[in-house]
Amino acid sequence: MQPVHRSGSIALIGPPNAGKSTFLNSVLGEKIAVVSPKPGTTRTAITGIWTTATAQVVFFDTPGLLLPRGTMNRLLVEAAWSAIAASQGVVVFVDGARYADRPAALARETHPFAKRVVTLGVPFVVAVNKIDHVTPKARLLAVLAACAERWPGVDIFPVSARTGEGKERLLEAILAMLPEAPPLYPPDQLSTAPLRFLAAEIVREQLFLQLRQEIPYHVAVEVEEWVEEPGMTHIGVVIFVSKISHKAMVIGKGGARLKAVGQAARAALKELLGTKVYLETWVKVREGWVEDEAFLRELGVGEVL
Ligand SMILES: Nc1nc2c(ncn2[C@@H]2O[C@H](COP(=O)(O)OP(=O)(O)O)[C@@H](O)[C@H]2O)c(=O)[nH]1
Ligand SMILES: [Mg+2]
Repeated sequence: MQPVHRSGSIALIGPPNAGKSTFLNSVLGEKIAVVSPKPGTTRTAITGIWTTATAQVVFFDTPGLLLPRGTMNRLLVEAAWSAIAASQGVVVFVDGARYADRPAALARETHPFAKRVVTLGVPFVVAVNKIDHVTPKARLLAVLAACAERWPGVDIFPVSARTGEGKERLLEAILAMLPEAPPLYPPDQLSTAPLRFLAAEIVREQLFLQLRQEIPYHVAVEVEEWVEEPGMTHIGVVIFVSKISHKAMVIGKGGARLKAVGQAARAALKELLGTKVYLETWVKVREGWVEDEAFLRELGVGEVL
């Protein structure tokens, strides 16, 4: 008898910073989704395709669900809900370490989506993440209880996206939510997002990691040049900032910051593309871009890729 093949889409959702993108990268064993310690790093619902001998899961990594304030957040939350609507199953991620000592905060911080995810009628499970960061483990019990109270009857999986603990059981639960269906994509395809977009994300990730305070939230990255030669990809990116003062911060003393961003991004791009990479960066001021909906959409903010 042929083994059953399952396929379909699963949305990874939850508050910002719960570890959704880290989990996706860990399942894929490749870096698709950008990760940083700052909430609000993910700006699109980006797909990551996981293919095994008997299943293909199209994961949607989504921006954190919070109460939308401002144009950018409104688009981010919209993108997350579009991905959820297109999915056969949902995994709600919460940060187990964050709520260990204050389980009551879980109800507050999941408020923007807790009820809606139930009424959608899409199957879902809950992942309590970052258990590697909770000691002693007994401190997790309050978080698990708070989840059980929030979503009665729903299966809850303690996991660590960082160490992989609990990952297998969660993946089994994910597969169980999917219908029997043939694969939709070739086995080696990692995402439906264009490479150019993934490249821009790699540069943006470095800006998120290397810039302080509110500045990461005022930078956007767009690829303007992309030329492939044998063994070499030339990439030109524009880094948009919303204020002159931010431009100086991005460039840094004597260009040091931009150089460090470029170096780290180039190494990651080389990994992604499997070629040498020649990376050029320009920093442009575009006043108020964060509130400019047409420009945000042009950048892919709030898109499902
Ligand atoms: N200790 C620990 N940190 C984690 C884990 N998963 C994610 N993180 C960290 O939490 C932060 C937010 O992760 P990210 O994947 O960007 O969260 P997202 O906003 O939900 O996509 C990053 O600094 C991650 O390295 C985990 O399982 N354990
Ligand atoms: Mg993310």
